[in-house]
Amino acid sequence: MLLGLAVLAWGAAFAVNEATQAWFMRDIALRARLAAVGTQGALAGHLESGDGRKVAALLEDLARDERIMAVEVCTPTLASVSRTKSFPEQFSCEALRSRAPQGVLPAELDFSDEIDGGRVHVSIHRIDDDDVVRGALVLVHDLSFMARRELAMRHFTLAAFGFVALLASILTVFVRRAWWRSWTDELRRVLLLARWGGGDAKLRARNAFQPLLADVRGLVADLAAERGSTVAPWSAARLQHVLRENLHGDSVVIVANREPYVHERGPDGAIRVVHPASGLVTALEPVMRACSGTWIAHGSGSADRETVDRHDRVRVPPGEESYALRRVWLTKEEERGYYYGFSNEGLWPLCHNAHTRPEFRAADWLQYERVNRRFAEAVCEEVQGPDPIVLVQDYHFALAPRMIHEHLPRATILTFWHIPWPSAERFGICPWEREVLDGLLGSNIVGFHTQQHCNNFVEAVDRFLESRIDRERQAIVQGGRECLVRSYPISIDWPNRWAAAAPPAAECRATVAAELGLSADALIGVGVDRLDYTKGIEERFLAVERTLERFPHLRGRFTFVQLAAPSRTLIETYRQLNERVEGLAARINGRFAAGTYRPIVLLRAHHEPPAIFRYLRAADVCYVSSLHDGMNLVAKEFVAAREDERGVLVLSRFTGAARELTEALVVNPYDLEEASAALATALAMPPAQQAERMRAMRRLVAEFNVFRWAGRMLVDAGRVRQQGRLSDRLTMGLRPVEGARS
Ligand code: ADQ
Repeated sequence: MLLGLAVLAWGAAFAVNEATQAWFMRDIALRARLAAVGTQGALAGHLESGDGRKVAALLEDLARDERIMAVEVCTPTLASVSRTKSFPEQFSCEALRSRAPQGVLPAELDFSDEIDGGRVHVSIHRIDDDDVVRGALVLVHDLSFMARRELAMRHFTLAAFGFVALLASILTVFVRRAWWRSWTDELRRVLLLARWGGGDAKLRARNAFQPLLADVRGLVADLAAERGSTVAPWSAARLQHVLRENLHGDSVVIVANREPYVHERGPDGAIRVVHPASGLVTALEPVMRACSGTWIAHGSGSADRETVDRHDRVRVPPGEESYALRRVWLTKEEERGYYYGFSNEGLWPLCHNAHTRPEFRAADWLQYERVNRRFAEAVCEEVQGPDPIVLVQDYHFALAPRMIHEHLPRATILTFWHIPWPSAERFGICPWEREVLDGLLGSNIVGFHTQQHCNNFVEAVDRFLESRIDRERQAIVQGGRECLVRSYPISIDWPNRWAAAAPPAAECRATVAAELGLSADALIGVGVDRLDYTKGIEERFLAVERTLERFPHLRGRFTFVQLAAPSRTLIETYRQLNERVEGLAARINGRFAAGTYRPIVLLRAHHEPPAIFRYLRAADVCYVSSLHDGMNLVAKEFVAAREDERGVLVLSRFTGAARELTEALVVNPYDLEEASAALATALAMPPAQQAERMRAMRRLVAEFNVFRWAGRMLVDAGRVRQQGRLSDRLTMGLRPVEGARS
């Protein structure tokens, strides 16, 4: 604006200057003519009479005018008759001869010129007397006043424009400030009413705020979509970028029961590092490598205490240290009540439709509460700053979000529930259903694998708690605080580091066949699970039995290898399962064994990831038969292991994975006819069809990998945090005192 005004000022000064100059020149010419006309008669008489003295006196009179600088009278032939003092020589009668064409004087002639003292106007007026030319009068007018006036005028114009510019700037700033102030005042008022107002006022405020919020959300979504369509596939590097952009590089704190690295002392006395058999660890470990920060977990290894520093921390992964593992120690009693009791005998069977009766005991609940509090305190010790990002993992910590929120009200808490969420009716079996729900609502975001689980959770809140449910935004509002409910299907890292390190398929097949004493043309089936009743291992073995019954040509050729990691062995149900699975394998083997051939090989042990990937890569078929599973990462690991695009996945439709891996042979694991037919189809599937299905699944897992899972959650967490900060800033200073709340 100022630049525009400056150009305008310069233009205006130029135009005014031109106009006044023309005006002054006209004025001077007029004055000269008047002076000449006024003296014409007298001069003509004096010239006729030849009275030089009178002519000189008349000229002196004329020169008394302050503008007239000099005067001269010439004869008709332009010889000087008389002139005033200091008449400029270059305008003398003789000098003007050149301006009279052929010596004939024009009636009137004028021009302007420069002399030493400045600019002058020269006018020549013929003196006539009854058609007789008596001579000429030369008037020299001083024009230096014009330059002075011109300068004054220019200064005035510039000053006037400067003043206007200043006024316009002040006015603009003032108007902008007033507008901004009225906008923020309105926003503050609406926010305050929306947060603390009562009844109608609150509703009106919310309604007033909605269009604005909708606009802002729309804009954010557009920008995100625009960015999403132009950026590279999800990877560790992109996740780091998201962290930098959305969370300004702040590190995250993860709370999980299971630790990613367990230090165990072996029988030889040496300490070794074990990767626990846990889907949660499989998914989160690569995320933590990318994000850095702190992972808080129960220190459960026999050598865990020996490997931490005095703050109970150890840097991991061993040899590639990039984040901190903070270990929390639990007493046997705490572990029994919180982990084995409430978590795994109560919530686990409650959330899985696997026909195991949930057991809820008051003593377990007390331990569960206590351990949740201890982890919440550990979070407070580990965080840096008042508004950290905390990722709470799984059903072991349903109460921790609320506890963390009480200590760190500005923390952004994102809770991910790794197992299914049951129907509201079923959830009501839990005697502490309200406390569990309320604890989770301490989070800013609660995440599940599928939309169905989200819906079930919202229904449970609707049924058991006083709250407002915003179904459009999928949010639960309680006491002025909002908790978003979102689905984030979990996955594995891609490119998968274990698949990358595994030997080629032929080599894997050869070593597995050698280890198990299988013939070169053996057909190999693989199952990889924790020994858990939800994984449907019994149904799997029964399906193998039914396959051998229905398709006799597979007897002696088809061997199913089950890698089963003992899990939760202190719980009676798991011990019984263990025995049942062993007994079942023995029975089926007894039925179909021939020579060295056994249809089922049960490897009941923990296996490190390289061994698991070797088996997955050696297999002709992988059967995931979960009776109910949040996601199931083994299915995705099988896909990652098959760079050779061979092998068929038979997948239970009760897994979250079945919603994504639609190219698998999806079965009902309870239906042994369907499952056995699928196994036989898989074993007979032509390589081209195997490759086609595997390629499609690999594309999907590559794109929807664990970095995308974490990235989407962290972007949402960043957005929530940003909104929180904005709202804090807007309501700062306007917060009513506690007692004044309605
Ligand atoms: P889990 O019930 O543990 O996970 P899953 O997703 O299948 O189930 O992951 C198991 C992990 O343990 C895999 O990485 C697998 O390789 C490993 N594993 C299995 N058997 C093993 C063995 N014998 N030895 C060593 N490791 C073994 C929970 C939910 C799932 C959800 C995940 C992630 O129950 O539904 O997919 O969390 O959210």
